[in-house]
Amino acid sequence: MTTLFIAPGACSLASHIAVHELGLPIQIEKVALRTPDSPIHAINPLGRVPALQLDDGTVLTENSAILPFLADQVPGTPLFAPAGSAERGQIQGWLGYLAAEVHTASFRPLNRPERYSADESAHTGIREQARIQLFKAFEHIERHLEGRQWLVGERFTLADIYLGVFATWLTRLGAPFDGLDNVTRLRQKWLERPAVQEALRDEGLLK
Ligand SMILES: N[C@@H](CCC(=O)N[C@@H](CS)C(=O)NCC(=O)O)C(=O)O
Repeated sequence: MTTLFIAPGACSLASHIAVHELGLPIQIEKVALRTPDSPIHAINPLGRVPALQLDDGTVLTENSAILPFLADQVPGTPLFAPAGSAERGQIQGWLGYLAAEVHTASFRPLNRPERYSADESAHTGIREQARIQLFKAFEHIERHLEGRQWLVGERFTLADIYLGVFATWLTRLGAPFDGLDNVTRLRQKWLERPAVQEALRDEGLLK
């Protein structure tokens, strides 16, 4: 059976939500991260989630690949857009932006400064700079959402599923992130979706 490997509260929540949004018969398997004996190492050599193992053993990694793959299992889903359409390109543009600018370039140094310097005294500076980068990355999203409810096409898409996860991580960071009103509004609408609530409940993040 096709299996999605996730870790509660990690970025794999995006692919997990998409499974529920699309109603796909995919098994969800929770794994531990950053532990050498976690089963994730046998699936993804990087030891990272999400990882999607297909029936024939093929493994897909990265939300930016898994989300489109899942949506393509349900042709015509409003979560994505037809091949060759500008909307599909826009949705993929946001998936790339969120993976690169928000997750890897900003959240990673904020949460894991040890990956950027072995010198512990440098970690505070790395975190401070990462917070600035993260805010800039979100200011771009905030401006784009002016007068819009969702990122693309005035409907809920894969891009919003992924953004909602990072918008949730922002809530731990306080000011100035709590002043991003459009992002906050999007996160609240995201939270109202039954599929989001179901995935959060499965991950033990919602009662
Ligand atoms: N941008 C990728 C990154 C995947 C990723 O970094 N996952 C993190 C969880 S948020 C992870 O598994 N970290 C464990 C590690 O790096 O050891 C995605 O969204 O799929």
